[in-house]
Amino acid sequence: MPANIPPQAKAAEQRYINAKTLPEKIQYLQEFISSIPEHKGNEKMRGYLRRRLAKLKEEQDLQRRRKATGSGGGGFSIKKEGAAQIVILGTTGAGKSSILGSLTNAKVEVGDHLFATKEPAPGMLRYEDIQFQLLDTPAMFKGAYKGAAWGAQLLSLARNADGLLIVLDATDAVGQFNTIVKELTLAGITLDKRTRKIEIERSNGGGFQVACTGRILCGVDEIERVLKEAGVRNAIVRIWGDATKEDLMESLEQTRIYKPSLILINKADLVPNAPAEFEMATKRGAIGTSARLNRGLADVNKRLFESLGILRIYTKEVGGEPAKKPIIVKSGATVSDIAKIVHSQFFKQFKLARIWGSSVNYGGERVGSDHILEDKDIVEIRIK
Ligand SMILES: Nc1nc2c(ncn2[C@@H]2O[C@H](COP(=O)(O)OP(=O)(O)O)[C@@H](O)[C@H]2O)c(=O)[nH]1
Ligand SMILES: [Mg+2]
Repeated sequence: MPANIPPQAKAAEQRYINAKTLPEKIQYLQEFISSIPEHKGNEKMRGYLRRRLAKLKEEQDLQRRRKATGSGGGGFSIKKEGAAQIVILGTTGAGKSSILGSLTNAKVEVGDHLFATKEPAPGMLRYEDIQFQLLDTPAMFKGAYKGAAWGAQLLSLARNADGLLIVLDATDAVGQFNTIVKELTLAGITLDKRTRKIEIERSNGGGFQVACTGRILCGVDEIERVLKEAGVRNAIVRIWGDATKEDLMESLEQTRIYKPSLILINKADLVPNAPAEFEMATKRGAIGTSARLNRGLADVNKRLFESLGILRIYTKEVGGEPAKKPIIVKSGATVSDIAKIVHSQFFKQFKLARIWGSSVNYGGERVGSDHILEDKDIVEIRIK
């Protein structure tokens, strides 16, 4: 914040940062904004804060509507099992339940009648040595984001998932896709990974950690202040290249969370060229499937794995065999990330690691803690 901010504005800012409830936040943010002098140097700041205020009001609106429809808002989740939880999304009759039934041994209800599926039914899908948990869900519908019927639960499931399997009916694939994307967007979920200068990953504890491969052109205390104003108390902030405080504010405003996804154009037996047409129209890849004829399903596990951007890492003790079960991490993970997961001791007293796998030139190569891993790497950690 510019230096010419009067003390009452600073006090208002502090009240806003400390506010616990949404109405309080809105009130104090309003006070904060009106206490900042209208001055050319403050324009960016005021603009940013006004947009935050609009966001908070929108959030309050959404909460009120959810209460009014009695659907209880978000927070709905199913216990995760396996390497990743995948939520199947699609409009009524697209073939979600049929797909789950064909891919897994889950007992599902397939029906022509509307809304046959009312509760998420889980099934496990194997890929080599790991399994994905697939959740069948009730139909996605126009206005789901407002929270009516099971809309709130459905979107809350999607938000908590590691990935989405979008099932479209080949007879109206593009139309259904647009409906789904619209609801997801309104609910703060995006299917597109953005390349950004700054990424803010919220965490449950641990305060702020800043991981730079670039520079932020403001002080660490300023980063913390901007984050706290946005209600973020614990986060890992990653910075690439030179980033300004404005870049930080911008990335905070993009509150949409990214979900990896795989798109199936089902009932391709009825419209065989639907997948190609879909790809032309949307510039997105899709797999043509037929749950009825059991076609196109063999690759779904592999394609899901690839779209999730995860790695399987096998740890090994000195002189021992690699672990049978892999540790699942996000691509880009380093040896140090593995050390943290295995034992804090491995992280604190890390000396070196030996790697067997595609991230090294030869089996048993010695690497440091910042070595970036690849799928199927075997890691042996040596401590001091
Ligand atoms: N022709 C054809 N019909 C299908 C296919 N998959 C599902 N269906 C039919 O579409 C209807 C709806 O399927 P269902 O799995 O209940 O859809 P959901 O509402 O998305 O769960 C059922 O009558 C299924 O038999 C398919 O690949 N081809
Ligand atoms: Mg169903």
